[in-house]
Amino acid sequence: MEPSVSAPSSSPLTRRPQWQALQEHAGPLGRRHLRELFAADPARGERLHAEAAGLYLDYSKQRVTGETLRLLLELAGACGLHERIAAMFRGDRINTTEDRPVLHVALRAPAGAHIDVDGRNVVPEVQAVLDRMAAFSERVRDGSWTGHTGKRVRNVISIGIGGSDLGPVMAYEALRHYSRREMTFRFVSNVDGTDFVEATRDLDPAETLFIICSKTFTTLETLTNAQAARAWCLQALGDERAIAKHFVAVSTNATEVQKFGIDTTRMFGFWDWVGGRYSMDSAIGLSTMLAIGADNFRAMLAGFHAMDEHFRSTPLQHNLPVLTGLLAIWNANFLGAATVAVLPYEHYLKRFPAYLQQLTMESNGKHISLDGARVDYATGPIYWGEPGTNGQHSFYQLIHQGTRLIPCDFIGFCRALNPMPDPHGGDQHDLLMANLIAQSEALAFGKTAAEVTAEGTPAALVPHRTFEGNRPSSTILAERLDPHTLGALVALYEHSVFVQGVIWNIDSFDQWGVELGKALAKRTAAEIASSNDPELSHDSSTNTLIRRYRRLREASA
Ligand code: G6Q
Repeated sequence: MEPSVSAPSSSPLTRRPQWQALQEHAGPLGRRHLRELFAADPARGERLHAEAAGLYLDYSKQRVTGETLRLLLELAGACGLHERIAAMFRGDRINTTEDRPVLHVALRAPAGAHIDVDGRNVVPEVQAVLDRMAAFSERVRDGSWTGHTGKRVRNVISIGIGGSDLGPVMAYEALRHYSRREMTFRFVSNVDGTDFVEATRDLDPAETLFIICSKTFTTLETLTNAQAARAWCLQALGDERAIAKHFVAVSTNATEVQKFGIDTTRMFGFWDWVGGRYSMDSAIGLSTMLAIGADNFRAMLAGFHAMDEHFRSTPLQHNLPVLTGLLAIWNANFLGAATVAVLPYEHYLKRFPAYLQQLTMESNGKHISLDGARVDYATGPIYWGEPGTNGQHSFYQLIHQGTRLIPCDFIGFCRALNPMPDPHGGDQHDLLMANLIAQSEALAFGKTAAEVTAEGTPAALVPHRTFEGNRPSSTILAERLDPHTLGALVALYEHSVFVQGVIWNIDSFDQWGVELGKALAKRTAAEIASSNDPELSHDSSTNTLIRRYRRLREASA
């Protein structure tokens, strides 16, 4: 690919003495094994930790020393991290390419807080929307909000995509334990009709409420699915007036919401200073509130806020999002790791890796710095993962013995939400957590050839059964998964992403690649839909694919 912006011989970041000091430090440290680091400092596992908002972070199994941390903190200082954090909380327009403030922290600020955007305190507006959401949720949950035929709402379908979907799906799954079990919650995002058909096939339209979630209310997938929902509803209920009882909208765009046919009295607003992937705690989380109730939703916001306050006010060396952000920089830029595996040992967090993929990769998947120059260092790593222990029987092999360095984030909880006795007299949860702890130990320390030989392993098999170890990981422990903890956990990653973006000097809050996708399909869709053979002027591959698709579609019709 041709770079559109010429690469400088070295960027201001890589010219910084603090960056160069880290590079020099990485050489010798890269050759030291975690076994050695633990042997040299037996209290390392107790020392290298931080704690906030109910989360305990053990980063002693990262390949760092006190000196590494000191150098990383110096780099953070040189990059103005402190000031950039203050600028975000102050409501400065730090999303420079979209000329917007970045104020998801205002969504969870307490009622009495004061946060100005263009000279107006936005906290009362945020609280007013929350109060309207709570009143509406209460009516749906207690059955006083009924559908068009008078039946109570038993099913909620949230339609949205990207930032207007991944957070609500993740939060619903994560907090399912606290949800209203007699109600069904589903999520439709894909423009593939299968998504809508499978989500609705066993539901009664008279008992179904649709929440149309779209910040812009112009997104092709969401509007297409919203129209499908409208048709599905009207076909069964046969009366336009039904829309008023079966559709609500969450958006910043009242005009488009009205055009669709949803009255603004049934619209829950938010603001352009909330990025899509940072919006699960705004009205975009209406499905979450319907599922878990307003009090639990507010508890989740309190968890977010507790982490916000910690991030805003704690010295950098004890600051969880700062530490995790700087460790991510260390692994990506100085140890050469291209990916991060997120491994929650909590089945309710099964959608957490997918949620984090958007948060991290859409935020920091950028190669142009805030100064408009092409960067000469790696930015956002690839995030992926699955819940433990499932992943252990699949891709962990590569993490243990593959050729790539894959730092892992283990996430676990000390109390089971669903205690289940195991056949040996313990609890299944203990088995789950034993696996988490044992995996992080095995990744760090491995198994030497001598240990394998001592087990009586035939010589030819020794190399295969040896584990080098020295695979870095962090472990996040909390007492149990509840709304407050989930809020704190999400805020931890949100702010960690910001810290990384500050060091990389990129705009973590725009998404021009997503905007491109939104525009791209339009022209091709028209060409595919055209009834006569359209004149095609793409490259020969694209032209051929369009023609073949049209031919096969028509042949099978
Ligand atoms: C998120 C992105 C993107 C966005 C979706 C949906 O940060 O901007 O994922 O959330 O494209 O956009 P709408 O909410 O406007 O439909």
